[in-house]
Amino acid sequence: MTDSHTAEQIVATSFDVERIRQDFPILHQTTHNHPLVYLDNAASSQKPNQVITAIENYYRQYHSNVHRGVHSLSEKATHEYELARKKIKNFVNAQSTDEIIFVRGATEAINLVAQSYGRDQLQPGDEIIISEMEHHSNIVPWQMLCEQTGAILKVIPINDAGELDLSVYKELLNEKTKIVGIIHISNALGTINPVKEIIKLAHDYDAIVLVDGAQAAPHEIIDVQALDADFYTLSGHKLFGPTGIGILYGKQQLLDNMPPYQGGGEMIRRVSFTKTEYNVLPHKFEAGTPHISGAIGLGIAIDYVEKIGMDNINRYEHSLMEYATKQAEQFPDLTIIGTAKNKSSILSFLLGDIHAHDIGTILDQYGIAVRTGHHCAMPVMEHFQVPATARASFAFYNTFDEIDTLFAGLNKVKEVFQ
Ligand code: 7TS
Repeated sequence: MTDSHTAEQIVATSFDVERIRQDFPILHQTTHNHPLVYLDNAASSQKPNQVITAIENYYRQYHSNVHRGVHSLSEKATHEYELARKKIKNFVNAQSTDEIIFVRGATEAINLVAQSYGRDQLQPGDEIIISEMEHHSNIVPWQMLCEQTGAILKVIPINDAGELDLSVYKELLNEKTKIVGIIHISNALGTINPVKEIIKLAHDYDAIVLVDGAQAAPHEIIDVQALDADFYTLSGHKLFGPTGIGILYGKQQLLDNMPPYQGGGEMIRRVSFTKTEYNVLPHKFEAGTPHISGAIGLGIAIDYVEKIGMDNINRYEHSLMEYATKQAEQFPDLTIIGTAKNKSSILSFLLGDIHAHDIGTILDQYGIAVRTGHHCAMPVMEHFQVPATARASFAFYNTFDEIDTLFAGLNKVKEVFQ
């Protein structure tokens, strides 16, 4: 670290980032002969040894199918799988494990709600409200639902800081509003949305709210009861767990009344050709053999972040973000895209008229991994009238030194184009 870090370091002193980094084997490698600086955490975060070992132990020691066998391996696998569900229930503060459905990720969770709840409940002319800053996974499933049901999609606009215009939201809400789908933290802008207020306003019209928490769960304390969220989704791979596993939280009463999303084994209680009875929650929504190792790995990832403490993580990341933002503001020709007052660990930016892909390619030559492109949020790019941005996104294992390296890299990018 250089001397210039001192203010932020005060916050960071209680946070032993070097000790934490020891848990992440992937971070200790070079790319193009430079130490890897991994700043693409919003796309997917890295995995601690604890998660990798838990997955390995499952396959080496007790792999078996769940909820099926009476034999010891199956009982052990079932126990660990259901234990993971309990950990997730506590992590998001759900009332019951019946409200925690294992899915592939945030994308599948949103499709599940659209196709099961939405198709069952919506009539032609009903309205769904989303926002201009949604990830495509919280846009396209609702567009598909509108095509299927004749419902109408309405959009809350954003301002040039990348914040929602809540006055328009209040005007959009009416008796026809049935579903509000809202991103908790924007992956393209970093904006933290006032989801509690958004939910309260929707409930005044008896609309249900799905919160896309894919970017919030790795950074914030999630409390679905305090939010009064009807549905909340997250992706395991962004939360230091495996790919292919995620969570749909839903209020029990809603899930109980929803038809199954997929049919098959495990989601039934009894099958005959005259009448099939569906299983109870949460199994009604988990057709087929689930991603057992993924669920177990996600449970261990949650143990890991909880041991560090989400409040400690949040505080440290906030200081990283402040440090990066200060440097970005002073960097010649750099424009930050997304300057909301309430922001999380995402720095989206433009550098003069250099194309974002060129920025990303040159940074990679110096070992720095950032994402470039539209970040699956094309309407956000359209709002700012840019084809793409470069995006550095931070996790609790990133350091102040790495932020210095990023800006040194950006100096190199500028040199190439001068
Ligand atoms: N919602 C948000 C807010 C996201 O950021 C993403 C992925 C998803 C949903 C989809 O998650 P999945 O796990 O189902 O794929 N966002 C990104 C990103 O920003 N860069 O790569 C993927």
